[in-house]
Amino acid sequence: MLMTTQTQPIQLYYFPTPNGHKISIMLEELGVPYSVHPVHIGKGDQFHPDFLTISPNNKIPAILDPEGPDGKSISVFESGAILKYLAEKFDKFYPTDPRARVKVDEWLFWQMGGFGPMLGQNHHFAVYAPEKIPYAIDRYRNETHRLYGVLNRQLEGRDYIAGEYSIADMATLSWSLGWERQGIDLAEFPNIAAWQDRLKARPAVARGLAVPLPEDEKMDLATDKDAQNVLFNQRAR
Ligand SMILES: N[C@@H](CCC(=O)N[C@@H](CS)C(=O)NCC(=O)O)C(=O)O
Repeated sequence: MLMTTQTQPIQLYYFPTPNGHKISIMLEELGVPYSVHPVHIGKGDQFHPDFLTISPNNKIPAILDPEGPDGKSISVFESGAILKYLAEKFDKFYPTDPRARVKVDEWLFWQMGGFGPMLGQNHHFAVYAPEKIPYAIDRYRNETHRLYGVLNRQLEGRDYIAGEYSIADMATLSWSLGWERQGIDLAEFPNIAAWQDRLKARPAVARGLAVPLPEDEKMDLATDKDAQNVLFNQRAR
């Protein structure tokens, strides 16, 4: 079998958030060379014209692979697209059997369209919003709770979300680790707790979750008003 090798590092445009961690975990799991390029989203680095050429939605994560499909460099934004790109390139964590692949796609898109965005809104209204609006908080906390229930049921009798360990697990893990601040009691969802432990025991997952930023780049979004201003008041440019 022809093995894909990576000679030049894949450039990861990164900030340590759940979406950033999906890709740092995947790159660690693949064991391919990569370099980390911090994009400080609280300081507005995501609006730099150079970054916008690879990530026009002004969000991390993004990658630049100097060794794209035709031998030329390629950039990819949107964490789901990046996970699929890397999985297909290295033929790992994404089954080739069409039925098994559909299962992974279902749960990957479930994470991208639901589990990520809804949990993000939950956290926004419960933690960051200057006014605490009970209707908004309840709406997203309830939806979060519902989604945890769906995931918990899917993990009943399964070690991983969609068959073998896959990019669907990598996409979902980092968001689920924020359960406490999402108002979730993990004791209600024992299959998720066991699955988290299973994944966190993987050395590559532990390394991926620990990819740091330089010390002076750290940010506490709950208290940093300047960063909140950059992130929460965006309109079309
Ligand atoms: N759907 C996107 C979401 C990415 C996203 O929300 N990234 C956040 C950090 S977790 C970001 O870069 N925010 C910067 C901004 O909104 O300006 C993906 O999955 O890649």
